[in-house]
Amino acid sequence: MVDHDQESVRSFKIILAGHGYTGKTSLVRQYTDGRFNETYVATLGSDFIVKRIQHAKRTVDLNLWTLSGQHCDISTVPSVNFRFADAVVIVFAINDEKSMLVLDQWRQKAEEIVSTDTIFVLVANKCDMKRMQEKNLEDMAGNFYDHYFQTSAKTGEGVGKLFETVTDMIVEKQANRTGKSTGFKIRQPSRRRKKSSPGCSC
Ligand SMILES: Nc1nc2c(ncn2[C@@H]2O[C@H](COP(=O)(O)OP(=O)(O)O)[C@@H](O)[C@H]2O)c(=O)[nH]1
Ligand SMILES: [Mg+2]
Repeated sequence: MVDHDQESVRSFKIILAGHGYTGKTSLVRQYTDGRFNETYVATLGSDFIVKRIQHAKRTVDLNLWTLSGQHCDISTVPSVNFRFADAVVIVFAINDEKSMLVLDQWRQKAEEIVSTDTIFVLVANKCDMKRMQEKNLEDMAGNFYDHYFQTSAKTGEGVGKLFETVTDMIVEKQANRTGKSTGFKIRQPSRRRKKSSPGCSC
C-alpha cells in the first residue's frame, strides 16, 4: 500500500559553510533545539541533522549540514560536500575579519559543483557582538547571493527567519521549474561561475 503521508514529505539539503568559529553549528543548534552553548566544539569534517517542519501544508525534512571551517587552504576542501545542495548558506562573523576575507573562496568552492538552481545566501552571524569594522555588511553580499541575513545564534535573533526564508526560496525555485510559482520573490543574482583560485589565506 502506498503511504501518502510519506509520499508528501519533501527533503531539502541545506549546507552551512564558512570559516571556523563563525557559529555555523550554533545556528543549526539554535534553530533545531532553541539552545546556545558558549563552549566551542570544532566540527570535524561535516555534521548533519534533520529538522522536520510543516511548510504550506506539506511536511518538509530540512537536512542541515555543517562543514568544518578549519581549513588553511579552502582549495583542498572536496567540493563534493556541496553536491545536490538545494541551498548553500555561507556564514561569517561580524567580529572576525578573517571570516569575511574567505567568503569568496567558500562560495566559489560550492559553485564548482552545485546546479544553477541552488540558492546562495550570506549570513552575518554574532550580531550580538561588536563588529570589527564599520563596513556596510550588506555590501559584502554583492551580486552573488540570493539573500542576506543578520543573525545571532546566541540570542536567536534572525535564526528562524533565516531557515524559514531559505525554505520558502527552495520551494519557490522548485515551483518555478514546474510552472507553479508560489509568488515568493527571489532576488536574481548575477553570479559568476568560475573556479576558485588556490592559495592559503592563513
Ligand atoms: N556571542 C556569540 N557567540 C557565538 C554566536 N554563534 C556562535 N558563537 C560562539 O562561537 C563559537 C563557535 O561557534 P560554532 O557554532 O562552534 O562555530 P562553527 O565552527 O562555525 O561551527 C562558540 O564558542 C559559540 O558559543 C553568536 O551569534 N554570538
Ligand atoms: Mg561547527
